[in-house]
Amino acid sequence: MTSPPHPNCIFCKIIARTSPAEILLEDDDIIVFKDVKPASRFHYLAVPKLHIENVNKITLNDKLLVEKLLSEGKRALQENGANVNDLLAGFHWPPFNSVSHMHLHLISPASEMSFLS
Ligand code: DGP
Repeated sequence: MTSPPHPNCIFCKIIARTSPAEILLEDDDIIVFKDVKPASRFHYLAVPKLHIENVNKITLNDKLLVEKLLSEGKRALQENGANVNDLLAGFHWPPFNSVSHMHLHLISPASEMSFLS
């Protein structure tokens, strides 16, 4: 699943490699990269390559895509040494989002605590 970059969408530009990001993994459907303003040592964003504006736009047909955002985001965290026992994963619901390209936040607070100790 691919789509042309959406004008002025920062995540489309990251997908198209016209804007930099620390990319952890990707496939035809999704990409996982580090949040530029991390809330903890491990704070990744799992993003569909298709420009879906926000979670209000998805339907039951997107169930597999959402499951993949979670499973691949979790896999990226584990492959990079994060503790996923207390994984926080979720969407900021409009209007409480700043980027209008659907993205799943994945945060490992347990890793943050072991990082600090
Ligand atoms: P939200 O409030 O859910 O829309 O969060 C958007 C997140 O995206 C926020 O935590 C910061 C992150 N972000 C915004 N711009 C960029 C960028 O250019 N690169 C990366 N890696 N992350 C970004």
